[in-house]
Amino acid sequence: MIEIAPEVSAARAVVALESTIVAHGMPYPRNLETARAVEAAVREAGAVPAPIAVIEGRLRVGLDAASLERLARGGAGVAKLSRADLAWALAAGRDGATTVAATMIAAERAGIRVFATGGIGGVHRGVAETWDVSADLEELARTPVIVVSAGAKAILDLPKTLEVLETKGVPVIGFGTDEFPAFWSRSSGLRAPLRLDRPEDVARLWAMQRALGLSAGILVANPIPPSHEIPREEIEPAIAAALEKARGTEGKRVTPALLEAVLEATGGRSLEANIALVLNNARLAAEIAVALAARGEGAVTSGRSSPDS
Ligand code: PSU
Ligand code: MN
Repeated sequence: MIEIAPEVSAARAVVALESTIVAHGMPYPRNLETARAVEAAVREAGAVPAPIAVIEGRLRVGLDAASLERLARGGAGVAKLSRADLAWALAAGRDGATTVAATMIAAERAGIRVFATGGIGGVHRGVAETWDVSADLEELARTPVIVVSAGAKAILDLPKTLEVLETKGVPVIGFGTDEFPAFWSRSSGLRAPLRLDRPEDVARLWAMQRALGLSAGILVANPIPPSHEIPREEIEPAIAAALEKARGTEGKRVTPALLEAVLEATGGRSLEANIALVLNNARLAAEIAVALAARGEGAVTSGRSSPDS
């Protein structure tokens, strides 16, 4: 059911990569270029990249160039998959891009401990009306994978997102910062619940979580490089415009619609920021994967399958 690329199976320092950001998060061809650059960044830092997606009903961990291209050209034929519909895509023989939640599930089943993305989904603004809370939060609560992100997008309700993560027992780490980063901006005005400064510290935390038998993941919030950040005061009006424009959008389309609208409102600057932060996260995730491998806690992918927790 899971097809793991031989190079991934053989490696101990492995970084899982999601595919929703490729198929639904960025326009073609920048999405494809970025996906390739992210893989290169992981390799440069001494780890093996494992992009994850569903191709013709097969859950693939490690993708060939043709599959990546197919996802990047995507369009309506590529489903956006989370916990609720991952099995459906396999059963129906569909193509699908995996969100943070679905990528975590696949990574855990494949024995991979670290995963790099841009930003996680969270509690949406206006949640009292819509009840829109990303399944990414629940997944972080139940699936032991280290997720390296640039925090959560400021299109979300960040205080409520942090509250939910705390309630569900997810360690949220400001990496090298006391503040919880807000994706395009380094600053959110909110404190990061915990702080660590070195990849080895994250590896040690991972080992402690496991030793205690805690099944939650770990969210590492890595601020965007200063060179590419869009300060909060500048991104806020674009977010306001995007929320207005995306009004009426429902379900899975909400996050992609908001991202597209922010891209438009910033004249493409948000895309450059997005690319820079994803590369930055890929590098850090690779360093964490290397640190885990050095502790003997690296990926163990061969012949592994585990029940749902
Ligand atoms: N952040 C981005 N681009 C994206 C996403 C996050 O910069 O495309 C995707 C991730 O795959 C995340 C998903 O898991 O959006 C969350 O979607 P939802 O809010 O529908 O759970
Ligand atoms: Mn949602």
